[in-house]
Amino acid sequence: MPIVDIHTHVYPPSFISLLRSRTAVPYIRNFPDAPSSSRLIILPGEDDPSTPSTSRGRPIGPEYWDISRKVAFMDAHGIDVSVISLANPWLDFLPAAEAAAAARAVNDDVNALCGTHPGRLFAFGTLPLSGSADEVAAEVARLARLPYMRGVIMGTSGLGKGLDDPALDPIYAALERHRQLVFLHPHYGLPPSVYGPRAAEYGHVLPLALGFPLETTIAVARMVLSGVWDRFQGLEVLLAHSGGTLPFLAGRIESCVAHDAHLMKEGKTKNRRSIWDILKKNIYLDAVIYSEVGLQSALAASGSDRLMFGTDHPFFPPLEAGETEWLSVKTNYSAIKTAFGEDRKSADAVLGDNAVRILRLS
Ligand code: 5CU
Repeated sequence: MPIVDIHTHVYPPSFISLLRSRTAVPYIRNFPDAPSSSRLIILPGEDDPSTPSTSRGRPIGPEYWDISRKVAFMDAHGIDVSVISLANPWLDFLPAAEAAAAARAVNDDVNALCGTHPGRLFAFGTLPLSGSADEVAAEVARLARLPYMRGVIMGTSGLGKGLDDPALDPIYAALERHRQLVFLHPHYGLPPSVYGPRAAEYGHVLPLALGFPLETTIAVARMVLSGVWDRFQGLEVLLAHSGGTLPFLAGRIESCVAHDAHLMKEGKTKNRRSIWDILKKNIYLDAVIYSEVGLQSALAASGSDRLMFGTDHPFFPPLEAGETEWLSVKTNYSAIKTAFGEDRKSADAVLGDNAVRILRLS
């Protein structure tokens, strides 16, 4: 039974050079109060001058770009295969004219990294979403021909107006036609004002624990409400962090649709696919939720045949030096073990068999 990690990130060396060359988010730099440690600044506002140095981005080292460190991490945690993906914010920030070439270069780099460990590494490609829809669709078609690519990773901004933007239809059509699964991952969170004036005292907890999952939930709800899956019934999407809060809130979203007079007047409450149907036919969920309670909600919504193990490496490393087994990974393993108990077959499915089948990894 292979163990497969489908949520694990890299910044290939060429992307690290790009981040080091920049002075606005996203970027990497050393700050005067800790000159020997490079910090990765990617989330909006995390370099605000009032931010304490310990919550200014995160320390970054070779675990983010050196593929041998990824494989060492896999070995230390019993992971046989990883499906690596560029980490947020992907290429979203690039000027339109640079996006397509940058996506081709990054995807070729990541595909080549996978080739250094055949059978152990596959990847999700990245898309030039600040470019044109035609350029994005062309990269989807190209990725389908690269040997180690098994889909794409993207954020919730789409071409700039979110994932319910009709301008994305040619891209959804290309993804469906080329059987490229979308790994949907948050980055932008919620507007900082919702975290309140004391947010800086709470490190990254509010944006990561709540902003990320709510961003995903809102993005997918907008896709459902705009009928993306009514138009593209074969579009497959893997949601990060067990779907944000979507499994838990699906009933409430459906109930709000059923009671909305505006939607009813527009004829939009009937002849539509429900979120429940989409969760069982088009959506896959990772198991990166760190507790049995969240995992049970994901299981009830999508089923054990649609859930896949992940780690979020290299994010959430141990804070104490010398810990070789990461607490973040142990917590996800243990949630799966507790959720399935004696049902070893379902646990094995989530730990690896589902990924092998869904992502054609053999
Ligand atoms: O720690 C973080 O900020 C992150 C991030 O940005 N992306 C991610 O996938 N996990 C954690």
